[in-house]
Amino acid sequence: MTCFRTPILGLATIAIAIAIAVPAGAHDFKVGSLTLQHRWTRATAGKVGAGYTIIVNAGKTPDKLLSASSPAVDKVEIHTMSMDGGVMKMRPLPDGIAIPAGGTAKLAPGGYHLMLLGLKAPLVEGKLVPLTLNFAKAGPVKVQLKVEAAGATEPAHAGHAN
Ligand SMILES: [Cu+2]
Repeated sequence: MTCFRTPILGLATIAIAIAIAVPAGAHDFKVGSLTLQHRWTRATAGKVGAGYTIIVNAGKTPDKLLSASSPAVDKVEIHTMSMDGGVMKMRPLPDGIAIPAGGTAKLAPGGYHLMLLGLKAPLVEGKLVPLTLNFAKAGPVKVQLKVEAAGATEPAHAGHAN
């Protein structure tokens, strides 16, 4: 038995080290009971962009994304996109997006998104865009949006575990 224990303990130690390293990395971002997954935007040389993230609320109380801001743009608006008379239209959500207790708010192409208005510089693939999300309960949260390729419809690492 003894000869099996040492390698198992060694693996356990490695697993713990990885578990500690991941939350601080570029993938999931945790604040309180919220986890922000897939924070991304698209490369553009224009003045307008869109930001996306998936907000998971593991808590027992609802929260709400009230507003957002970024030093990289003049203004960030929270938008939704929906069909209106056969045409996809976006409109601002001045009341923000509710994140139900134990629920998820998905900001993704074709639906909720952060409208990045008045980009001060082109968004270059591979770079990070600083962003502050203001939650009713979790407060202001500083994150970064990863700039994906110009035509991306989902983050490049979508095939991964997170
Ligand atoms: Cu929009």
